Amino acid sequence: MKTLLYILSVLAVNAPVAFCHWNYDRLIVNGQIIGDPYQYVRRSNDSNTPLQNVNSTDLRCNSGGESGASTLMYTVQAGDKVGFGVAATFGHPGPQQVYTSNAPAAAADYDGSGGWARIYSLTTSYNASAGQGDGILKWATYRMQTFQFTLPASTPPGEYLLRAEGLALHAAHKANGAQFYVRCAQIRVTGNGDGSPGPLIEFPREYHWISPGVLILAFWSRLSNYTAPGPSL
Ligand SMILES: *[C@@H]1O[C@H](CO)[C@@H](O)[C@H](O)[C@H]1NC(C)=O
Ligand SMILES: *[C@@H]1O[C@H](CO)[C@@H](O)[C@H](O)[C@H]1NC(C)=O
Ligand SMILES: *[C@@H]1O[C@H](CO)[C@@H](O)[C@H](O)[C@H]1NC(C)=O
Ligand SMILES: *[C@@H]1O[C@H](CO)[C@@H](O)[C@H](O)[C@H]1NC(C)=O
Ligand SMILES: [Cu+2]
Repeated sequence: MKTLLYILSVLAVNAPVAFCHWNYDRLIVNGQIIGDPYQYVRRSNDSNTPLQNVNSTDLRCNSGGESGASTLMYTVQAGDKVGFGVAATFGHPGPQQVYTSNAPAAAADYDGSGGWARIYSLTTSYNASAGQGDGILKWATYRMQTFQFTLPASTPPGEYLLRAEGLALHAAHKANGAQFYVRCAQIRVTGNGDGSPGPLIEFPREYHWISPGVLILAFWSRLSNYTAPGPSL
């Protein structure tokens, strides 16, 4: 009986988990994984279920990620190499992008309703060995467990949300079929950056179900080019 209860409780906890899905759960700074899962990255309350309604405010920091009250903030320097660790692996083809949003006050109190700058976008390269009719694009983050990028050296000091956005395209040839995997980390940026990150966009509103890169013209394995959604970097 005890064993049965244990199995049932494990099933209850794990039931919504799909194994091709992923979460960003840890921050990476200058090559080091920092802290425990969700110490600096806001949790969501929907396991690893992707977002498919681009009109939802959940597109900012995921469902349940509106507040960072139970999340710590990590200090990084503008120009540092930053990244995210992925719980499980990117199980679907698609781009990986990162946005930052400057918090008006404490990052932990900020819901992400302000402006976001796109600072990183990793999409595809050509697969030179692919023949006619094969998938000729290599998806950069497909099956990866981490990714890293440079936090622009011009980023002004302050508290920010750092938003990782993975976009799975395997059903994106259908309306609302694109799957967004989103998490926000809380960072304090130090240094002498004096740029003004932008152009700034808002979530929702920036992406429409019909935006190029959200709705794709052909099944993903048949694409010969891909442009990710979002403003200029
Ligand atoms: C999102 O909003 C657009 C524009 O108002 C609308 O056409 C679309 O049906 C909405 N999508 C969903 C999933 O509600
Ligand atoms: C997740 O949290 C949001 C608000 O923070 C709430 O609206 C939603 O119902 C919650 N979802 C679940 C599955 O608990
Ligand atoms: C590149 O194309 C070859 C030949 O079709 C295929 O076997 C291989 O899996 C492709 N590589 C990637 C990363 O898509
Ligand atoms: C990009 O891919 C789409 C869909 O496969 C195709 O219709 C379009 O002609 C391609 N554009 C270029 C510039 O290759
Ligand atoms: Cu999946």
